[in-house]
Amino acid sequence: MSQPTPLHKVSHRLRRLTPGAGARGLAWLSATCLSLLLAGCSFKQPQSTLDPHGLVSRDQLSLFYITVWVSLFIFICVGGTMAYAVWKFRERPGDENKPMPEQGHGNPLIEIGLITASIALLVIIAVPTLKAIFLTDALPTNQPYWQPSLLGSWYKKAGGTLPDLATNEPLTITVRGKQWWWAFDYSQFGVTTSNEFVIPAGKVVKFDLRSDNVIHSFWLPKIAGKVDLIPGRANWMWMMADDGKVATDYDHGTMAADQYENGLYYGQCAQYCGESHAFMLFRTRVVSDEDFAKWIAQAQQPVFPPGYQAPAGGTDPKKSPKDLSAQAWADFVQNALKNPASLTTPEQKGAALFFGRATCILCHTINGSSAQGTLGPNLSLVASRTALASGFLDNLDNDGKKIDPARQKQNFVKWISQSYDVKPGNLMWHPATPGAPSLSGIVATNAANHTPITDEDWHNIAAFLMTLK
Ligand code: HEC
Ligand SMILES: [Cu+2]
Repeated sequence: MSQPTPLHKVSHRLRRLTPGAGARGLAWLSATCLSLLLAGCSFKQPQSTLDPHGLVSRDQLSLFYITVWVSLFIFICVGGTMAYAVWKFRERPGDENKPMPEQGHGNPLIEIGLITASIALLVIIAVPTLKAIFLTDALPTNQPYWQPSLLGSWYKKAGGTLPDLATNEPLTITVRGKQWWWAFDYSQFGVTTSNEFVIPAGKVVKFDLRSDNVIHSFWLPKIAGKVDLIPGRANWMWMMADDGKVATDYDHGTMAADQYENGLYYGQCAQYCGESHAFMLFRTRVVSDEDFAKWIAQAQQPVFPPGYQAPAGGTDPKKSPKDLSAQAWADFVQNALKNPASLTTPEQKGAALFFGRATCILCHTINGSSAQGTLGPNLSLVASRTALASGFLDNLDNDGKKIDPARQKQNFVKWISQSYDVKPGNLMWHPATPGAPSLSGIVATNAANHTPITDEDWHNIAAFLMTLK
């Protein structure tokens, strides 16, 4: 048996001398930990609902704060009264033999008063709640304030051309929840993109939310709330990203004019939807009217094969750009089969692999080409996206300001050669054996002539993907 050392005795005595020391130390420790923890709570986080940049999210935040203040008020009243009573009527020395105080059984005045107060507090919460429900539930189109949101009244002014369609409607985007990525259709413009979409600032945008597999949830916290995508059900929501120019006469708080300094917002699927659910992210770029019109025009362009040169005598004026690109791709693929040595650049070699041996064409669309697969994202603009694999691999430079081409290329190679490692469970090259470390073997066995895909091939395909912007 060990005897207590002198040091033990001293510390023991010290502790007895200062009975509050332990508790005080604990209080200091918790305060330090708490302040460290709270220091991490910046309102400026990419997905913080406390830093709204849209009309719907701002409305929801003010509702949240009203609820918080009312609850805090109730907490202080009830908790304060209880603390006061516990302290004031506590047992004191010598109270042991006193009789029990007289027990009360209800006081009509207090009871009715409390019921009335509760009703009043609930009404304080209910009125803005109902207002918020009405706000989100009806697509705003008929008040004068919303007129600028109708397609016809602004898109043409922004320099864009509109096909013959209902210009009295706001911009409408159909969101399709996939496992585990997002497709975005701008059907008014015949444009489809994936994983990253572009909207004009200060305009009402309607989102039709669809899923043909499981339930997903579309959530862009800084701009709007979240709504589920349910198979067999036509859900929708609307949102409007801030724009200083139109904000002046609106009463849902103040709107800052600095919204497009970066204009990039982060969203994600907020409903568990399977193996890769946690990686089902997306991004939104909020741009000016002019930039939106430019983006649509760019997205409507068909893609031509790398190194394509128009015939010397000029192209047939009767042919549309889509006809021309279709012909150009047909020629390119023919030539790649017959005369592979004529492919000189990495981009051309990559394109030939994409349409041939690597079988990417089975699942992906490239506008204007024979690649029309829809199992995977539309890749026509893939190199203009700030991220890859539904927001997972970041292509931005260290400042987060612009796309870093070196990093983007690295991400392309990593994704196409090891997508299963990057995003476990994703449905691109889903291996027969779960957990297969590398996918090149699968590509090789899928490939028409069983030639393995080499490292150089992956780099060539990545070089081709880099041209899709
Ligand atoms: C079996 C169908 C299939 C094949 C074949 C296929 N992909 Fe995919 N691809 C997908 C799916 C599904 C996704 C979405 C994966 C995810 O994010 O969960 C995807 C995602 C991608 C992305 C990311 C797109 C984005 O928006 O970030 C790229 C790039 C890509 N594929 C390139 C290729 C290339 C190159 C090939 C050929 C080597 C190829 N894919 C073959 C189905 C396929
Ligand atoms: Cu999902």
